[in-house]
Amino acid sequence: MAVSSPRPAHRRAPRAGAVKTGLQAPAKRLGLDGPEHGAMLTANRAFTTQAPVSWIMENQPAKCQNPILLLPTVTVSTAFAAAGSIKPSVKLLLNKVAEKQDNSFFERVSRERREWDEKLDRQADLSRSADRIHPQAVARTVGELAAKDAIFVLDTGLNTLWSANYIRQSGSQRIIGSFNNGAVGTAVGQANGIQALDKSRQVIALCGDGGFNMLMSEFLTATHHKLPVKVIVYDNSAFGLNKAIDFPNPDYVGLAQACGGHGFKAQKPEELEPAIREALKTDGPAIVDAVVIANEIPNIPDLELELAENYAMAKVKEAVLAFTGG
Ligand SMILES: Cc1ncc(C[n+]2csc(CCOP(=O)(O)OP(=O)(O)O)c2C)c(N)n1
Ligand SMILES: [Mg+2]
Repeated sequence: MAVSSPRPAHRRAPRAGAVKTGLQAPAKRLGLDGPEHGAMLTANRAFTTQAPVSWIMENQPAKCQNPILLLPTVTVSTAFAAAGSIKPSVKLLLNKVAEKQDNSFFERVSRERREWDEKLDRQADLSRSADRIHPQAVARTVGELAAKDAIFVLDTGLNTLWSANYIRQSGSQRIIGSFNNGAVGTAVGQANGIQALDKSRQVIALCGDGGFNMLMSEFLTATHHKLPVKVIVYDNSAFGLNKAIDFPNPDYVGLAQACGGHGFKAQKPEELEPAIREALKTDGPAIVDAVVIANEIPNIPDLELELAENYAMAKVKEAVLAFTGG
């Protein structure tokens, strides 16, 4: 089977019949996440290919000297790739590597992971503040109270970082969002679509207030079509990620009711869990207005001086404006 566009020899898919796994080469380019793509890192070179990795290992062993890592991408048609490609590839790979006794790397990674988890636990602790809600606690509480196969739909902004870091996802829960495009305001619309496809599954949209406000009409769509989506709004009265532009918010509880749904509000730590629990129990669509601390700083892997300076400058400007009323 021919590949539609000319490609360098090593990136061309193998001819039909050449594939030892019994798989056929893709009829056309499937994109980097296609089922037969594999990416292989070797000790002295890295290359990506359209051929099943097992095919390369059997037919081009020179490219497989000292293989150290095998990364078959399996996001599309996973069963196809797993059945035809991964298993023989891993088998072939294991035959080529010597067992290592030194597990210091594994131990270091395990320790760092444990420390990271403990840090997240501390940050998500609701009792960190007596009278205000930290956004991390919102995500953690939603994660803990959600159904074991819930679908979380994340919006874009600081709220993405809270939801992505602090929800402890179970194996059968799913997280979806506009991660490549990074569009603000998409979560409730996506949640509606997902819920329309499967009404038996709990669908929870987690949005910033800015994002929710941009497309709040989607909540009306939810009530109109009886889609029982739950919307958690991180209410920091600001475009948090975006230079801290502040704005007033509507009364989300009133808004939810006006649209024919249910609304719950949490302003104090002790109100958070009951509000989320009630909303998740509700039959129809519901909004939780979670009023959170606005100036919480997310975990940043490498804090660059310039970023810290910009943040400090933004906060100084905010303080000056608050004083001068300008
Ligand atoms: C459609 C669209 N408009 C604007 C932006 C730029 N932008 C990125 S994050 C953000 C702030 C979002 O604010 P909010 O929804 O309140 O989330 P927060 O950061 O406060 O959690 C904005 C405006 C974008 N990514 N997409
Ligand atoms: Mg906001």
